Parts: sequence; structure tokens; C-alpha cells
Amino acid sequence: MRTVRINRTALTRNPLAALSGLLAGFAALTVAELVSAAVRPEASPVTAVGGAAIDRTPTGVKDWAIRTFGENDKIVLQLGILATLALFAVAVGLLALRHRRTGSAAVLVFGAVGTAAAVSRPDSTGFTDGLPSLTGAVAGAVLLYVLVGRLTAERADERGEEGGWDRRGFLIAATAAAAASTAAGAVGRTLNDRGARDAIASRDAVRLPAPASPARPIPAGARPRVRGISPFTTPNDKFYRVDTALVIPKVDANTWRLRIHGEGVRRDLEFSYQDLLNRPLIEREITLCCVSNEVGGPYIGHARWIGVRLADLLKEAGVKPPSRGGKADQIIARSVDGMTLGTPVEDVMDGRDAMLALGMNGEPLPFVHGFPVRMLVPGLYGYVSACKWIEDIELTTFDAYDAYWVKRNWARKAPIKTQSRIDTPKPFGRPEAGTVMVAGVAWAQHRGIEKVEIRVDEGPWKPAQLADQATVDTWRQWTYPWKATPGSHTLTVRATDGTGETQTEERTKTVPDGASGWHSVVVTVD
Ligand SMILES: Nc1nc2c(c(=O)[nH]1)N[C@H]1C(S)=C(S)[C@@H](COP(=O)(O)O)O[C@H]1N2
Ligand SMILES: [Mo]
Repeated sequence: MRTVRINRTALTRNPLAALSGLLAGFAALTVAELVSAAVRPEASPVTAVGGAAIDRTPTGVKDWAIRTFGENDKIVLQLGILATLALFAVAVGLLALRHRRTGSAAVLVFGAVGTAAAVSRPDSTGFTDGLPSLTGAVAGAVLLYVLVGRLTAERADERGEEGGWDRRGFLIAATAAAAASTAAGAVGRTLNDRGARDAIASRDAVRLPAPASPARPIPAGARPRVRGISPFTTPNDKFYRVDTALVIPKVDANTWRLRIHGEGVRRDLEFSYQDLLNRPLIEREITLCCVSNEVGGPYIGHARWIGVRLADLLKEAGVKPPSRGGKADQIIARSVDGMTLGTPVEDVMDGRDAMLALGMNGEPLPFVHGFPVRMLVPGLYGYVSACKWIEDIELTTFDAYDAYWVKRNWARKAPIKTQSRIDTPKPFGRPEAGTVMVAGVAWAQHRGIEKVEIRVDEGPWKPAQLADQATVDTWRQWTYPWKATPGSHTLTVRATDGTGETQTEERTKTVPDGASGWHSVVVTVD
């Protein structure tokens, strides 16, 4: 009789122990969120652990994640962390039912992992970054101890028999814990959002002045009217985003400063946002592209940028390019979130329109694209040039320092490879027989595009019609009226850049310095 009772008790207590673990985990995260509002939102455990995981993920896996999940990669990572935490919480709850203290100790161990991750982030502001994980873990450990205490409290049950447990006590404690955690999480979120308010207000207050050197207008002939082709200028909210930030940095332009210093700098310089706005601004059409863009991929966009010519600032600091005897050959740009990007000094100072951009398509930079200031160097992939949320420019050498991505197997130097993409028809499209407009984009920033050719199946290469070239730093659109005959066909495109070099057929991976190969699309003509 007695054994049966105990088993039945175990049947109800195990799920409740699992629930206790989940409640303890929830309390840990929400208390951490609340405390992170007093420290910094980036110090909350899921963000810190996620950031540390991103830094430690092997390049191949990261590339796979970008390919597979695209711009949702960060959401997938965070869901993964939460799912792992939930599994762990259930296990710890079951453990605590048997060994109450060990269960709570396990929660503290997890808290230690979060604390270590937060403190060791490159943008960590010190030991205070560990406080959210630490206090969260203590709250979770104590709660688990209390809840499991109710589950294991020897109580006579309603019928006065031995071996029962404190149902009422458990119910009250669990409900109170759930309510308090929800409240802590909600307050934490609200406070964290409020912290971003100054940054949002500072962006709202920006009025971009007219540029001293306006961009040449894009010729009408640069935009062929073909349905399905990428718009020449990518709207800001459609512009691709690639970065490692789990929380988009919200920087207050009023307190932001940029420092220029390092090897070969005669005078350290510091600028406020207003200092930069007050300078003569240049406005330029520049197409930006990610080294993780596969052949035919979406990680490319075009915008009109407004900003300060970077070479002017470097000259004021007394910097000389290596070709004129300068000591530093590399710029390390650092962002507020601890990212580092390395750019050749020579490229920045060779006369091209390398800039610190303040505006994008007529508005201050959107937060995701680097407000208040980002770097741009026409002709170079983003990871070696386009530092968002920049706050520091250090002159150094390629021998002395490897930037973030270089430490992860990407090339030190990465000029953009000549590439072309068929935008329409779409892969596996079913156009009608007759004249089908094939159209797309080609790019070889800073060299320009001289020729685009199309091949149908294994036929001869035929020149596509080139739209006008806006500048050598922009992509170029092209069209090809194709006399489509019924059946399955493969369309292939290749481009030739302004130096006369034709895009190579050889397929390479994105690592280490960008994908190469021809883009092709298979369609069935009805
Ligand atoms: N601070 C910071 N800047 C960054 C990155 C980053 O992860 N952090 N990613 C770089 C990469 S790899 C690219 S391709 C461009 C992308 O810029 P976008 O997101 O505005 O398109 O930003 C660059 N600047
Ligand atoms: Mo990139």
C-alpha cells in the first residue's frame, strides 16, 4: 500500500519539480534583465552568452548560419540559448527534488557561465557587467530551494496520512514567483527601452546639412524600367544587415566621441558628432557588399551616403600613406560594441571617397546601419571597411594587429570581387515563350563595370545591354531581351570590370575573401 502511495506522489512531484526548475530559470532571467537596466542592456545573460557564442563559433558554422537563417540568424541563436536553458532548468528541477542543495548549486554554476561571458565581452565595462547574471542566478537558486522545499516537506495529507507534501505552500510560492518574475522582467524591459530614448531623441534632432560636395545625380539611363530588377537605390528598410550585435547599439549622438590616434599620428584628434556635422560634407553614391554574399546572394545594397572625407581627418592628424613614407599601413576601426575592422591606410588615402558616413539616403544613419557614424570605403567588402557605431580609429600595421574577422580565418585584405547577378527571371520561374526580359546587376566597386554577357544553356556569350554607369563605385544594371523557346533553360551571367578583367568561372566559397563564380538561373519556358 505504502509503495503505491510513494509512486503516485513521485508522479505528481516530478512534473512539479520540472516546473520549479523552469520557474527558477525564468526568475533568473527576469531578475537579470531588471539588473541589466542598471548596468547596460548588453550585460543581460542571454545577450552576453549569445555574443560570446558568436565570437567563438567556427567561421564555417557562422557562414552556414548566415546562409541558412539569413538575417534571422540572431533570433535563431537566441531561441537556441533559451531552449537549452529550458532543458537545463527542467533537469535541475528534477535534480533538486533528490538533492535540494545540489540543484541550487547547479543554478549558480550556470550563473557563473553567464557572469564570465558578460565580463569577458570586448565591450564589457568591467565586473559590473557580471552583476545581472550573478544576481539572477542567486534569485533562481533561492527560488528553486524554496519551491523544492515545499515539494519535499513531509506533511500529512488531507486524509491525515503520512508522506504527503505541502501542496498549498507550493502553489502559493510558485504563483508568487511567477508573478514577481513577470513584473521584474517587464520593469527591466521598460527601463532598458528608456535607456535608448536619449539616443532616439538625439537621432530625431539631427538635421543633415546640405553637402559641400553633392553627389552627381544618378543618370536616368542608369535605371532600366524592367519588372523584377533590383531598384538602383536600396531603400534603408530593405538594405541588408550583417553584424554580430544581438542588441542594436543605441548611441546618444550628444555624448558620442570619435578618437583618432596611433602609429604615425602627429596629433591625436577627437571629434563630437556636431564637429563632424560642421565640416564640409561629401555626398556619394556607394554600393556596399558583404564578403559572406554567395554568388547570386542578397547581401549587397546601394545607397547615397553623406559624410566626412576620412582622408582629410587622417591628414589633419599628420598621417601619411605608406606609399609616402607613412609608418602605419592599417586602420583599426573600433565600434562601441567592441567590433574591430582593419582597413588599408593606402586605400583610404588614395583619392577614393572613403568616408565617415553620417547619413544614408537622405536621413541620419538608421540605428541598425551604424548611427551616429560609420565608415565606408568604396571597393572593399564591409568587414574590412564599413565599421558601424564607430568610436575609435587607431593607426597601426597589419603585422601588429589582426582584426576580429581576420582572427577567424578571413583575409586581411579584401577588395570586392567582380560579380553579377540575374534578378529576373527568378530561379525555377516559368516565363512564357517569346521575348523575356532578363535583367540584373553587376558590380566591381571602384573599378566599374565595362561589359556584361549572357549565355543561354551552352550557347555563345552574348552582350547584355548596359544601363548607364552612375560611378565606378556603384553597381550597374543590365538587361537582355531573350527570345525564349519552350523547354528548360539555364541562363548564366558574367561581368567584365573597368580594368578589362572578366569575372572568373571558378567557384570559391565566401571564406576567406569572397565568393567567385558565375550566377545562373534555371527556368522552364511554357
Ligand atoms: N560594429 C560593427 N560594424 C560592422 C559589422 C559588425 O559586425 N559590427 N559588420 C560589418 C560587415 S561584415 C558588413 S558586410 C557591413 C554591413 O553593413 P550593413 O549592416 O549596414 O549592411 O557592416 C560591417 N560593419
Ligand atoms: Mo560582411
